[in-house]
Amino acid sequence: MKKNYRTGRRFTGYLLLVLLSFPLLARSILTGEDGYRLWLKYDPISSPVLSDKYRHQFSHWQVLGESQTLQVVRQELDYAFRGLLGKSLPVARSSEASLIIGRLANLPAPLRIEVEQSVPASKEGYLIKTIRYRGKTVNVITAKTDIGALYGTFRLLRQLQTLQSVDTMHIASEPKLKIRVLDHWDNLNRHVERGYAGQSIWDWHKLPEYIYQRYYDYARANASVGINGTVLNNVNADPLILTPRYLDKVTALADVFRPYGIRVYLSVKFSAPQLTGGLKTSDPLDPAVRQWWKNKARDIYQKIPDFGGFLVKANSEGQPGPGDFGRTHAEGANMLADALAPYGGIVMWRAFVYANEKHEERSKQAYSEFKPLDGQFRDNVLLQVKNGPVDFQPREPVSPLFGATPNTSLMMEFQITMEYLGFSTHAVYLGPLYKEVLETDTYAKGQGSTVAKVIDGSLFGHRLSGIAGVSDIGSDRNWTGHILLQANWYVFGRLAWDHTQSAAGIAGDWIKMTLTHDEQAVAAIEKMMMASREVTVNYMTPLGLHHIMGTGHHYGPGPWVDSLPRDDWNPVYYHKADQAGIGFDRSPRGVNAVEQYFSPLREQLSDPQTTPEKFLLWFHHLPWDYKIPSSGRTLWNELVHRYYQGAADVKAMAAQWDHLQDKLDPLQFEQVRMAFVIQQQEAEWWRDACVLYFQQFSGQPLPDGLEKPHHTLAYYEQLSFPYAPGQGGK
Ligand code: GCW
Repeated sequence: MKKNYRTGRRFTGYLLLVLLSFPLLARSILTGEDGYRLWLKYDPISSPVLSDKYRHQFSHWQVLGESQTLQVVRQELDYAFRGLLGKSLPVARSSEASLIIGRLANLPAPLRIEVEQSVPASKEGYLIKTIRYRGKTVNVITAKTDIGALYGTFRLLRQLQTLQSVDTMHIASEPKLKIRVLDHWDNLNRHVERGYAGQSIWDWHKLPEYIYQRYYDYARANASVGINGTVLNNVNADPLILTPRYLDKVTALADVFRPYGIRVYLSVKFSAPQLTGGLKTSDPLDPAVRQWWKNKARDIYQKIPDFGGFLVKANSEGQPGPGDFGRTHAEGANMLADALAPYGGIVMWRAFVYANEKHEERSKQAYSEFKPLDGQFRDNVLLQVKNGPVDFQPREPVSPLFGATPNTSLMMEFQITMEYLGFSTHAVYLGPLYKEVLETDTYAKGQGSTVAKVIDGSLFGHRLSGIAGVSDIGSDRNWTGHILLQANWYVFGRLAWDHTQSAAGIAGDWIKMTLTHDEQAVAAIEKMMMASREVTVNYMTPLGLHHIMGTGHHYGPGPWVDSLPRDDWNPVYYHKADQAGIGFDRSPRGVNAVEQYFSPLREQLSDPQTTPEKFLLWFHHLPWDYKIPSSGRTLWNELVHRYYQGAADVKAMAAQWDHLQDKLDPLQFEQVRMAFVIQQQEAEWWRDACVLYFQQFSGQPLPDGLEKPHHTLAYYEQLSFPYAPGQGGK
């Protein structure tokens, strides 16, 4: 009989319950910050000096103009001032205003002349500037558009929320990427694929009439970090989304988001013409099919004039696509692009494809498929490429597609949701992962050809550019299931706006706005967050291991799995452990995946001695006694060391968190503390299961002094989790 992992602990659980019943009773009336307000809490600034200063500086404010967006600016400012400064600040007439916000064209001429040189050129950019005007000090937030003014307003509020100086401001900023979207893998029945924070926040049943406050708060949070688009539904798309009934619901959401600069996009099913349109085919070259999509685009734009466009998963994991009709991805994408082009819409076509029939190693397939199509896509198509060549693993080298298609705009697809990183109970801050990827040099045009420059369009001079993050948001009161994971939504947005910012700096801002201003606590939490991803890599997939998780739900370890119908779904395909050693030989001696990278990366990754240790077993199959250069340990000992280190580091993080109790809100503290209890158990579970499993092949003992695994390998192998959250196909 398969047994649930947690039931083995039942007795200890009861014991704990009895011992803790007093604190538990107390906890039942624990009040505090439940996380709903995210990083837009606007709690009173505790320093009276600073508070006075801000009050003085912004004593009278004025927003020039009447658009919906400017109404939003007014509301947000008033709400924020009331919270931060404890009172409403008066709205002023121009002559007395000390804070003036408005589109450049709306500013009084003398003021406009004063600032216009410094306003960023892009539509979404903004300027915040302190100037002398009519003999007074005035703070101006201006931009080419109202949306720019909204972004500037949120930027100013961040300055206050993080207790920065506002004495002489000169902040000019514009986004480096045009399309900055969240991809929701939300189904119409509200199940979220790979979602661990409750149901979908979209209540399709009650739309279009019923508009939750949460929709507005979602828009506010996104606008505050510069996210300007949302793909509402799962890439495993339900064709119903394009039917008139659902389009009315989509329209209602688009109307809510528009003032916040957020466009709505939809995932579409390639066979929709057959499934909902009554056509006999969905062949992209068939005139009736092409007309069907054109009509559909027309209908959508009649309801949603600023509709963003389509996201498509085609010929991937059972989804239909142009390949079903003998057509290429380019032919499929271009048909949709042609339908959307008259209205300014775009197609985000996913490169996450790998086919059974090809018998090519999985990590190589997307490149093989798309590289030959370079130059064949319309210019309103973006290829959306996952950061790594396999699938959002805790660590992967970058996809070789970045830099390989000079004539096609590529956009990045990151995962924000924690499919492979511990669901919503592991504290993993993704800033360092995103930065590691963005700063990787592809060498596509010589040194300095970073992934960031590929996707921001600067390397090959593309007009379109973009980034998508698979959302970690759900209906949980705290949005992301774990308060610290709100930081991943936040850092995604901040880096989408400007990928040159540091992950640590962004974490620091987020902590101050969300958790605490206590300097020591901020420093400790920031340090913890910055280390957290590496810690998780260590207890899950150290040294370049990958895809060794449980089947289907992807919960917990499963390196032993070898029975799935496709080779490349099985963990054993990826780690290839045997008596001789461990790792996937993707060097020229093996499947030669390295050939898809540019020189000198290709040569570097071909040789274990020059391959970064973090990717060692991704590219090489190495003997158990291979010497690890940095530590001098054998490969076996290093592997074990990392698994144990990872688990020990989680324990240390949890202890560190406990120390911060009196610096934190009780409810926030308690939520994270409980999650750490689970994370500690699960880190040890990963460690023990993987070490025992690989030990069968290494035949070597655990290095001296290490705690014994808690159970046998057989025990771990028979655990089953039929109701693990977030599975596909629901
Ligand atoms: O990571 C895998 C997931 C699937 C997902 C797929 C994809 C939406 O396990 O759940 O489907 O990738 O990205 O299309």
